[in-house]
Amino acid sequence: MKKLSVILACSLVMMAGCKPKDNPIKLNQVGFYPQAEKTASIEDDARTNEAALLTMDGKVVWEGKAVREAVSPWSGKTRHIIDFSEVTEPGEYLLRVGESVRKVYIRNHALAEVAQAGMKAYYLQRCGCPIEEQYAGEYAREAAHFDTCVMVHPSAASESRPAGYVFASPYGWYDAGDYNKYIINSGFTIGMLLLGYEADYMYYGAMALNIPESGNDVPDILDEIAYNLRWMQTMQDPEDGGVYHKLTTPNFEGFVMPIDCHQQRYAVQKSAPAALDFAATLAMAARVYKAYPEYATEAENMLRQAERAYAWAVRNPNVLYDQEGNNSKYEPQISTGMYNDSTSWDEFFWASTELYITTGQQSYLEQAKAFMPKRFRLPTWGDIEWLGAYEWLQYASFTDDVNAQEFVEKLRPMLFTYLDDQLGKVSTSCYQMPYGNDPTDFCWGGNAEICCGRGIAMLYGYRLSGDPRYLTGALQTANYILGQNATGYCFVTGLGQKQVMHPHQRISSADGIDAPLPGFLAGGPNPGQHDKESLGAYKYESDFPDESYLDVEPSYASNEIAINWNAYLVHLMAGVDAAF
Ligand code: 9MR
Ligand code: 9MR
Repeated sequence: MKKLSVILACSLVMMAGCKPKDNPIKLNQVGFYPQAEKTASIEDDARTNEAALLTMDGKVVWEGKAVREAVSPWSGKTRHIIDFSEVTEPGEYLLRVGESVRKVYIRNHALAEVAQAGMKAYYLQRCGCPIEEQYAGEYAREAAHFDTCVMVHPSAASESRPAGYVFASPYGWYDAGDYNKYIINSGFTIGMLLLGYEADYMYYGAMALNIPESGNDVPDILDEIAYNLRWMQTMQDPEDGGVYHKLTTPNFEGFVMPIDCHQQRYAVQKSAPAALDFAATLAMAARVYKAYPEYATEAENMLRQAERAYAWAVRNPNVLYDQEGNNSKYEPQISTGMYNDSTSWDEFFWASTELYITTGQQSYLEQAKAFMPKRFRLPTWGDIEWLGAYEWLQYASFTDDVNAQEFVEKLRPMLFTYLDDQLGKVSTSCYQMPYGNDPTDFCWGGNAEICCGRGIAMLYGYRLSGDPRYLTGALQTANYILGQNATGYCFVTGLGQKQVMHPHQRISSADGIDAPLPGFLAGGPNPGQHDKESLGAYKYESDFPDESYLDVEPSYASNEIAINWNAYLVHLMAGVDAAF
């Protein structure tokens, strides 16, 4: 009996502690460009800082010691930085440090695969159509969420569309791990993707996604984005031009497949940020899509809709989304994602910018000047003005419109001051990069909003100056996402050697396939641990900001996926790849 309990106790300890020791070599697991910087961060427990790079048949091509040591401001852990940039020959290698080894890939177009998978992921998020085997392989699924009978929620009632009025609002992408569709986040997503497209349209023009529209005369990325634009266009009240904030079930669905969802879906409250994000997105899209005959009529409609939405926001600038307020007045109560905001000046800046660049109208120019940003901020769904600022800087580089100069003079120094400050942190960083050196870098969606977001800011620095230091900065943030981080995960599903397997995503959970849907960026380490109470038997293994990550399904605060986050991923990876 005693013996048995000892065995039992031991096996319990083993079960709890049987996790294989993490590989101390942290590096980009997808690929390095032949001519670019190549580094790895080695955990101190490797007990050596001597490294060697070997070919797959064991020939040593490089040997060296760490070039420096860095101590994490968050965990106090020491890391050794290995720099093997001098190896430029494409190929597959092994990096050996002490008893540990990690695969290393050096190749041209090293990040193309990530950019392509990140963009293809949107097809897998489509709502209201079958996902077909020829495009999705084993991830094929039946059509669901047709959204042909969406009900106007009392918070959104107008004279011609009273509460209970039913209208069609089909298509679009599911927002994230949940099945709802939110205008704020859709707008940001398309804005971020189309900015990337405008900067690197030749690159994207050649990106093949294998989606139902492939083979027409339009770049696949634009066809994919059009699928979500079609939904957005249905979210405007034709009577007054206002835009519903979101299309949602009252409560989040369970972890079931789309065809097993049966709750009524509602169009909920109009808001100024929704109207403005809608206006900006459709004004931008009208400009981009009008070049394609297939979309010419649609482009005209988009612009008309954008102008009406903007006019609504001018009449209602302070109408913000107020879920709590609505719940105190109306039934059914709504508990899903809020995407709420406390101001709308930043959305005004972005929308007036896009409307001016598309129409050339003086009134929009005046508005954009009135809402000029005063400092740099990484653009996010809630703080969106720098999508507009990037647009001005990009536009100015190929236009002779003198009005752009005033914007460039003000905005450019804000961007470069920020970039130089961030680059100054690389030489003491644990991961050889301008990310992870500030406490606020780790937050809900930080992998995308801060890490990739800062990489994109660096990309703009490079695009505007041609200075390769900024391109290297962008590449370094990509290295973080692909494995050079405290967790050792490659944070894009389906890629890398240490993969994310259990994202908080209903389809990945319910489809009965072990591997999650590929190409999605996980939110990443978030010391806020907002999901702590929802983890059931799971528990964060660390409270350090850079290690507050759990690859388990209930962890929505560190392991969800989302369309806005993938837009940062695609813009960064494609932008870097286009530059090399
Ligand atoms: O699944 C939801 C996810 O998509 C949201 O991002 C997240 C925050 O709004 O909420 C998730 O739903 C959780 C809810 O907030 C709390 N109870 C557990 C739910 C997940 O199963
Ligand atoms: O990305 C959003 C993050 O910035 C917020 O802090 C968080 C809580 O409000 O919500 C995130 O957005 C979620 C949305 O509310 C519902 N769909 C899933 C989104 C990603 O987690």
